[in-house]
Parts: sequence; C-alpha cells; structure tokens
Amino acid sequence: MPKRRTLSVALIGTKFMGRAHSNAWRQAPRFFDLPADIQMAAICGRDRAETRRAAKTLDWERAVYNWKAIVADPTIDIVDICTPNDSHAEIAIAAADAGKAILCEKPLARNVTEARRMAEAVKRTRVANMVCFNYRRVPAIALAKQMIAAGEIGDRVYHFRARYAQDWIAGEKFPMVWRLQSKVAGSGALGDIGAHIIDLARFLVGEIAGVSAVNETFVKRRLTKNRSYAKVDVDDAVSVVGKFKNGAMLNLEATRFAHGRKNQLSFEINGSRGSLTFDLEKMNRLRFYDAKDPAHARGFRDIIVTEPNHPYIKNWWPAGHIIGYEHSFVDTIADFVNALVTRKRIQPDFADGLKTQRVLDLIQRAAH
Ligand code: SOE
Repeated sequence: MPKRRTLSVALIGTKFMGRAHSNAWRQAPRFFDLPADIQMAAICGRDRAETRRAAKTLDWERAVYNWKAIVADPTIDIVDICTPNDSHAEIAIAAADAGKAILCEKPLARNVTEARRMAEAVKRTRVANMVCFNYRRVPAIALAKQMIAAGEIGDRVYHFRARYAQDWIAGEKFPMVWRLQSKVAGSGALGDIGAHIIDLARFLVGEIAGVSAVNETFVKRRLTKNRSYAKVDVDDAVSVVGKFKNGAMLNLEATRFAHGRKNQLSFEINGSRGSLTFDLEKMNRLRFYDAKDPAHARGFRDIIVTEPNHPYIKNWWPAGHIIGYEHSFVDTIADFVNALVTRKRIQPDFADGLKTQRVLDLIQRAAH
C-alpha cells in the first residue's frame, strides 16, 4: 500500500481571508475524502505578535514573519496567498519559481501587467494554481451553472444582471485602509467586489466582448493613522453595461455605499426558456422560472439547495440544514487539493483570473 501523501501548507496573511482560509484548510480534510493529508505547517505575517496569536488561534504549527522564508522552505508544498493585492504578484511568482502549488485570493493582481506575469510564471513552472473566487462553489451558484449547462433556461441567454453591494465605508468617518488606495488595491469596489460578479458573469454566461462604465468616489479623502488626510484614489462604486461575446447583455453594479447591504451579491439570468435568480443574503436558495411550465402553474420556484445531489451538499448536512459563507472556502480548497493531487486543471486558475483582470481593466478604462 503506497504511503499516503501529506501536503504541507503555508498561509500568508492573518486578517479576514487568512482566517477564512485557515478554517477551510482545517475543515476540508474533515468533511471531504481528500487524496492527501493536509499539514497546516505555517502562517506568515509581518506583525510578530499578531502572527503568533493567529498561529495559536487558527492552529498552524508555526508562525513565520517573512514570506520569503516560506518560499525558500523545501518542506512547503502549497502557498496560500491571502495578502493585500499589491503583494500577490511578487509572492506568487517567487512561489512558482520555487515549485510550490499556489492558491491566491482574488483579485489575481492590481492590474493586467501583474496578472499576466503571474499567469506566465505558473505556465512556465507548471505548478498547480488557482484564484479563490469562492462564490463559484456556493452550492446554489454551482447548481445554477449546472442548470444553465443542461439548457434548463434555454440555449440562449439574453440578460445577466448582477449587483454586489456593501456599506462598510458608507460614511465619511471610516478611516483610510488599503482597499481604498490604488497603489495597494489597484482599484476600489471594482476589483474587490466587482471582481466576484465579473468572475460569475464569465463562469455562468461567457466571455465579455465590450463594456461602458461610470464610477464615482463619494468620499474623496479619509483620515489616516497619523491623523492627516489622504486622497481616496479608487472607485467607491461602479456601474457597467456591456455585451457578452455570445450576444447576451451585461449589467453590473458594485458599491460600498448601499446602506443596509452588508454583503449582498445578487444576480438574475434571463434565458430563452426561463430565468434564474440568486441572492447571497438567502444563499441556500436558487429561484428558477421555467417558461415551459404549464401556464396555470408558471412562477419562480424557490429551490432550497440542500439536497444530497446538489453540489457539495453530500459533504455537509442532511436536507434542509443550511450552509454558510465559510463553506464556500472549504469547497474551494477541497477541489484545489483534489486537482493538485490528480494533476488536473482547476478553474478558476491564473489564466482564468487573468481574463477577469482584463475585464476589470476594460471597465476602469471605460469609466475614465
Ligand atoms: C470586501 O470587504 C470583502 O472582504 C471582499 O474582499 C471579499 O472577497 C468578499 O467575499 C467579502 O467582502
């Protein structure tokens, strides 16, 4: 019996995504029958006290304070990048050159130049690679993909309309943070939350041919840690109209100034035989309208996506016991490990992430 493989993981980043990914690395082997054991070897952060605390609370074997030590460590198989956008390219390219498999948080990079260099590096070194657009693996969204592929809303899509709305900075008092600085983030709502709905547009409908866009920065300056004001040089909100290559129409909005919307990703797809709608605030449900239903019974069905034959659900709970935001990261990491061990391509990989980055760039240029 060949010895079962162990994959040694190092996570770079200790904030929100560092916590979400730590939970996912912990839970994936417990809820998915993975083809390898997972060793949570190291978590890396610049702040020593915070990183030591994260290693303890998130259950990593050791705390490391310089990502270069992770990349140079021959015992590390997988590097998981959960840092702000300005370090994605440097870390990923060094990790690829060191032969590490790479999972990178979205967006792939700040711009197309960086994203292209990352895609080239993983192609050159042939390391397993994936961008963590986690919402593709929310069971209701994965079901939507299956239903579209099976032609259940028809063989033609007319409309894809999506909105990603938050309100965490919708006030002048909120201080300057890295997501509001283009030198770190690359863009504002567009690259942070708009990237998710662009990825879903491409995943569910197809490639985007062209766009028009407008954006706005509602609060032009914010207080920094040293009590001085700094200019907000990214978008607070962006609206996009466009066309897919297959002729479908695109409508997108990404905003962080929608009071009351804490993390609402929603979309509606209208096809030649029916429609699908999804709302992350009701993430276990997918609403489906079948124009072929008998006239007296036509209406949006409210599918509760918790059946064992629904995507990922058999790994979780019995019918009706709903899942949450964190499960999409566990589903993503389980698929990544399976693809890595079986040497299969996994979507979205860096080449796919580069296509989304090109759309972000197209929108940024259209808005200007
Ligand atoms: C923005 O606040 C954010 O954390 C995004 O960066 C994540 O990708 C999204 O899932 C939740 O909101």
